[in-house]
Amino acid sequence: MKPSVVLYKSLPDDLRQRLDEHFTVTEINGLTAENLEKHAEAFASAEGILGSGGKVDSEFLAKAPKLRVASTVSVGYDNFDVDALNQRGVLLMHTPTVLTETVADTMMALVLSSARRVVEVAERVKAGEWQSNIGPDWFGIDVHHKKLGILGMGRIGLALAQRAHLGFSMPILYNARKHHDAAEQRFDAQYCDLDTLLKESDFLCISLPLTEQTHHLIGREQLAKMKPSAVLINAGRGPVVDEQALIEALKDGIIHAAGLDVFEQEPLPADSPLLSLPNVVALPHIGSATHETRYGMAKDAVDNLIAALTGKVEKNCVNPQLLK
Ligand code: 8YV
Repeated sequence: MKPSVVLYKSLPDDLRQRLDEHFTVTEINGLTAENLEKHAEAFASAEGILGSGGKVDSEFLAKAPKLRVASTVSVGYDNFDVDALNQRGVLLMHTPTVLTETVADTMMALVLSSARRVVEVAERVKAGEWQSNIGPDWFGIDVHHKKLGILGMGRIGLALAQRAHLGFSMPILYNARKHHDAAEQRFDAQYCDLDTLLKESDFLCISLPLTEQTHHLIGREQLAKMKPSAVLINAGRGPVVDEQALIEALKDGIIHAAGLDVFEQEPLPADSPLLSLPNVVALPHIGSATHETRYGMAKDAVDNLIAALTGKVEKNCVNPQLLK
């Protein structure tokens, strides 16, 4: 008999078909409290789940007593209680490699659009304000040759360093849990402590996962250490930055601008003060959102679930110690 799985995010037709070949699939629209109740039977018999978003904690696990594998269509897994999964022996699979270059492109887009005010001036053109040669009130700041600071040197940080250093002649500074040899050798990245990173970066790019240690890592005190001309870029997870402190820093000229793809609350509420600040570029969490990459992530998530439930896990596992 095929293992039962709950699919909580829709898949392209060919991938859905592949999933159906291996499993008995119940598809639902998101891991909401309402759906958990409505599809209680499907969760009660599910050996696997596949999707993205929604909380998977001990409360959820109590409703899925047969669960063996959770496969998320994302690299980030802060919505999973990994300790609770470990206790229950549930494997967590994710998609850490396929989205690297696309997210780094998004970060570079935020750097460029924040510095050159791309969104703001394009809106002014659309509003018919381009009536004569433009003056300093349309000018931005340079990107090339400025110092790019990377907080969190993982795969995405490395791909950003490549773009910035080789493409834009930017010196790279970084802070991470440990030295990254490839970043240092290939892109001349200089390791430094967080204080130095804050003080010296012209662009401070955050590419950290959300954990207890990174929650509100950047708050009022850290923002105050940045240059008034600095730009903060966040494409990791919103809560790594204390959003209220950031709003105040942007209003008070403590820092120059921000380019944000992630927020403390997503979708960003329409009344967020961030939306009325001209020095903010706010994107709707598009880090990995291209047709090619989202397909690749969905494919990896399907392959991960098949490997973990019916084959052999060789990669993409968050808690591989359970395999031993
Ligand atoms: C996705 C992400 O937006 O992979 C991640 O961790 O944040 C994004 O690539 C999201 O998880 C939707 O699948």
